[in-house]
Amino acid sequence: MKNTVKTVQHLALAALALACTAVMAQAGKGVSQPELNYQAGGSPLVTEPMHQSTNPKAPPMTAAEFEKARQTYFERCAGCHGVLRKGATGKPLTPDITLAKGTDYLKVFIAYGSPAGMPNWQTSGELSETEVDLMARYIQQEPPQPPEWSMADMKKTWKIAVAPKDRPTKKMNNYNIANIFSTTLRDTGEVALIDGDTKQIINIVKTGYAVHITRTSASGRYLFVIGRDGRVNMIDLWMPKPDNVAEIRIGLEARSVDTSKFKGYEDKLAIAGAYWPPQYVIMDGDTLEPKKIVSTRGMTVDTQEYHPEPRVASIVASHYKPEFIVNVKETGQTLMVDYSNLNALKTTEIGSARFLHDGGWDSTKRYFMVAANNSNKIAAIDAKDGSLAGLVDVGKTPHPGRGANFIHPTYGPVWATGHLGDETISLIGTDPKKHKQYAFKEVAKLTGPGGGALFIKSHPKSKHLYSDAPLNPDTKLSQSVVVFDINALDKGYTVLPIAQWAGLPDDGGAKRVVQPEFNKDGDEVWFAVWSAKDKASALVVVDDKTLKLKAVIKDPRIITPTGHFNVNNTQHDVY
Ligand code: DHE
Repeated sequence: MKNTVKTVQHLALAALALACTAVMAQAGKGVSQPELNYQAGGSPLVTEPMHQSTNPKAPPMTAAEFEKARQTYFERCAGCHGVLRKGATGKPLTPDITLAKGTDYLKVFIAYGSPAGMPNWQTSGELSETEVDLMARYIQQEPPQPPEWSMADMKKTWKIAVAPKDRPTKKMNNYNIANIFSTTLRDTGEVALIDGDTKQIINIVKTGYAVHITRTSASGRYLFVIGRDGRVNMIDLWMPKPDNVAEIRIGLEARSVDTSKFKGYEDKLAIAGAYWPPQYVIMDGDTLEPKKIVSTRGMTVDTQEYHPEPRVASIVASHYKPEFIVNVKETGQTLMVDYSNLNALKTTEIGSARFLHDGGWDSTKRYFMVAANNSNKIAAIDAKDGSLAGLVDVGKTPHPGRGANFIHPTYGPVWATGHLGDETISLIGTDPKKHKQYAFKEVAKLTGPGGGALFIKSHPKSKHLYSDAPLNPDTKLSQSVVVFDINALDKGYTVLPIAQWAGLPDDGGAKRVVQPEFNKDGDEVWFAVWSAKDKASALVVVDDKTLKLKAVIKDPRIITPTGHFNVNNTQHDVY
């Protein structure tokens, strides 16, 4: 009898697995490898010590098995399911849910994936049958919790390489620093500072692990760089050879950093947001001395449930008030943090939609347009009134970077985003004064070549709109960008074969083209051609008027370039 039940269960599971695979094949979807690498990138928490936590009802695991599964979880699963497995962009995997499903059921899901976006870990060859069994047992145990990160922990990592009194009192080099680019060298944990005029590398500066973004101080003198391990580096561009002057670790895992830009507070404060622990930290803008830590744990915008690990996504400094705009991902809350008195911190909490991620200003810098990526929405935050100006439905998984602003011939000022999950580019009206009927509505959709888009860009002096697609599974698309003529949007796009123009060796590198970024004058656009650490990469510069190749920057030190940030455009939020 027992055997019959087991056989029936197995048959049902096999049928379910086949159904999953069939639906995925039918939809032509599943999760592409690049998209998987993007969403489920390894977490630096993998190296943090954590106690083995068990659930007496869960299948037993040895200490060695638990540790191996824990590492796999933080390398591959935490990005989507969350550090505490409470769910993030992926489903929650807490024992109350997983124990009820049982080991066999969980194994099928891990092995075959689901049409909702769970990768097929075993059939894709990423995990072996034994590893799948291990993970199925692991997720039935209580989730181990990584340590918190306190003021004392931060202070232990805080280093001043050059104290403010020992720094230059004027610019000590001949670089046109407003046109320097800070290029992320992701897998070496460095940024390349590149002279935008001569295209020469000025310095390669050591930063945090899997370094993510660079932001410029209000004066344009300092760069702030954040690594995924929560390390913030501060670089002084006035030095004879620009280099680090201070650093600190603000958490165990992080993605965002910015500095105060409101009149009277220029260069005074810096802020960084952590994924773990879920908190943001306000620091001295000269030294990175930590001043104030604020937890982002709290209630979700929709169901109003407590979320124990809402990650800090994009942060931007307001031009209207002494405020930082902090977007908290899993709760869907935007925090307007008034930094004028750190001892009596005032915060306005604006709820919009869950999964807030990346975003940028509209052209007036009054409205911060932030993507709630897994909710397929863009929230427009009014920095002047401290309110939600609009919540706009767009395509599947919007991913704007900072987005692109331009004047549409019919709809007036618009802000644009591309999408990871479909081929559309959404244009949203941003002028409630003169174009009220279009304000904070999706006024048009352009059709790009396919999904997998990450960054879109224009410039006030340009008549072009550029969109990349580095995560598209078709290499023809991931290795090129498309350009729209803003005055003839209905004519479709021109394809620029950026990776081909880079003239790199045929070494099997992915050569994904990432992130258009204009130079200071708005007449050139830079792109990264991103391959793995052991393959050749490059930067390609295109003439914006003619759309012809202008320069290729190749150097053995340019390893895994991804984002690049022009000092002037990042300083003044020009895009
Ligand atoms: Fe990013 C911005 C988070 C993967 C390149 N990325 C951001 C921001 C967040 C974020 C929250 C907004 C910061 C801000 O404005 O303050 N990124 C994440 C992730 O959680 C994710 C999905 C997975 C991970 O494990 O990190 C992720 N990001 C990537 C990549 O794989 C990219 C393509 C390559 C890389 O360098 O790792 C990448 N993210 C970027 C870039 C920006 C960015 C270039 C800044 C865009 C801009 O124009 O400002």
